[in-house]
Amino acid sequence: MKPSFGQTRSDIRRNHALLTPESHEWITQPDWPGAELAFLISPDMGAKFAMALVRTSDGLSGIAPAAEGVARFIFVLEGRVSASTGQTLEAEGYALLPPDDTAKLTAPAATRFVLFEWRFLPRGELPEPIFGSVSEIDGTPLRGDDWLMVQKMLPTDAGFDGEFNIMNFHPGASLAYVETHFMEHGLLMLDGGGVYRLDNEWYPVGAGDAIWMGPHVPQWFGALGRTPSRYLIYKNYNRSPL
Ligand code: UGY
Ligand code: MN
Repeated sequence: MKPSFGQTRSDIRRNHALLTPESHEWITQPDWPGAELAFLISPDMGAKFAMALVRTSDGLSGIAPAAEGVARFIFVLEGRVSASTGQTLEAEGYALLPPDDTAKLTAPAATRFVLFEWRFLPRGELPEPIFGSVSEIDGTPLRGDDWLMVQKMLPTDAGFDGEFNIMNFHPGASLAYVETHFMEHGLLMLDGGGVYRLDNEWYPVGAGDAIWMGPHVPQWFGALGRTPSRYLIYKNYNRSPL
C-alpha cells in the first residue's frame, strides 16, 4: 500500500496489532551502533516482550549482550550474523541467547534480522545458548493435520520460558479453530498470505507483515493463494498466568 493520503494497513488495538511495512519507523539506538531498528511490538502497547526488525547498511561490529535478565532471540532474514563465541547464522538461521550470554554480535552490510527481547523467567538453571537453522528442523503436523506443519526451533523442556516456531500452511489450510489463550504471540509473515482474524477484525496479511496477539485475543489464520504460507511465531510459554 502506498503511504500516500494518510493510509496504512497498520492497526493498533487494545489486545492486538497489525504492523505493516509502509508504517515502519526506523530508528538508531545507542546500544546498536551501525544498526537501524524498527520496533514493531513493545511493552508500551501492553506486550510483555519487544520485537524489532534490525537492518544494517554498513555492517555491525560487536553489538553488546542484552541488559541483565533479558533474553534475546534472533532470526536472520538476509545476510549473516556472527557471535563472538564462534557461531555464524545465515538466512533462516536463529539463535536464543539467554540472559547471562556474553556473545557480541557482528554482521556484514545488507544484513536483516528479527530481534525478540524479553525478561527471562528462569526455572532452575538458565539454558545454554541455542544456534540452529530452519532447514535442519523436521516439521510435525499440528493436531494431526499435515496441511499445517510446525517446526519448533527450541527444545520443549521446561527450562525454556517461550517457544519460537515456524508454521507452514499448505494453500487453503487454516488453524482448526479460533484460539483464545492467555499466552501472547509475536509473529512475522515470511511467505504467502491469507486472512488473519484477531478479536473481531479480519485482516488480509502477506509476507513482511507483523502481528502482536495479546492475552486471550481470539485468533485464526486461513492461508490463501496457490503457494504455501509461512510465519515465524513466538509464544511465551511454560509459565503460570498468575
Ligand atoms: O501455538 C499457537 O498458539 C499457534 N497455533 N497460534 C497461532 O498460530 N496464532
Ligand atoms: Mn495461538
